[in-house]
Amino acid sequence: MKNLIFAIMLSSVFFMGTPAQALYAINGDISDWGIVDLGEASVKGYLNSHLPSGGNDIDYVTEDNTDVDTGGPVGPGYSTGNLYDAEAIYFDNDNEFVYLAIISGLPQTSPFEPSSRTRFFGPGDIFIDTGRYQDPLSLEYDANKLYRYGFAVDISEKKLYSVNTWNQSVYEQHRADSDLWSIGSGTDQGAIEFAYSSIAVNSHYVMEAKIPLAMIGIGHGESDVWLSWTMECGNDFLKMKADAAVAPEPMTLVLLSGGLLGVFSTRRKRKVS
Ligand SMILES: [Ca+2]
Ligand SMILES: [Ca+2]
Ligand SMILES: [Ca+2]
Ligand SMILES: [Ca+2]
Repeated sequence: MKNLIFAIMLSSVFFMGTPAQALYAINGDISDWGIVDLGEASVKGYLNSHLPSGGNDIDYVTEDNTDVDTGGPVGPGYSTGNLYDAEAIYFDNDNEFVYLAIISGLPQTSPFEPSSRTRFFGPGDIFIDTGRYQDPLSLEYDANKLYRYGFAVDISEKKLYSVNTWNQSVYEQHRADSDLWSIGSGTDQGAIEFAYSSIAVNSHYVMEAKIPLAMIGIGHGESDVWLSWTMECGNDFLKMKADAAVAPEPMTLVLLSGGLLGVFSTRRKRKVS
């Protein structure tokens, strides 16, 4: 019996194991997503043709509308150079966390001198839903519909909120697409890892976030995740549906069978004696 208990305890230890290494470092550096050279991302479309690689199962949308200098239409609105070009979202997960990264031309705080009196429209919060209410992308715009996205990352506080109301982007004519700018009211779900790069790499900035699966209600098994991001002016936006499928880790399976073998060998011994 002692042997049996020992074998079970041993299995439990293997199950608990050591924490898996984080898939991505939350540091504002996009290179761990396989986007190796933002320094060359000066031309329109660079991020559309230089796609992410590695990780477990990266989902992404890219929409690199304009180059570093020229500007032009970027979505519902216009931009000068990359400034208001929302370029790409990348999404991945392991058994514990979802990881996401957003590339845009927007710094977190105004790049303009106060004396220039140039209006700066800041980056928005990151809205997340797991289909708890309904498929957010399938809905027509309706200002009265609450709860279209259940959660949002407050990019200033580095916290996850469950969302009750949100602030819309400033320009009404862009709101059909760029509707969810920032959290209006909600409930603080706790701190998360979040980083916003502070130095432009060829006029691009990177946000990264790491959120426990349990915090947004994802259990083990397949799960859909919807993301939405825009900026205060709503000139450009990114929306996507990602999947947070969670596969059992091969090492866990090997160790599990090892643990069971321990139990069987214990039983055999008892039979013999
Ligand atoms: Ca990183
Ligand atoms: Ca995925
Ligand atoms: Ca661009
Ligand atoms: Ca864009």
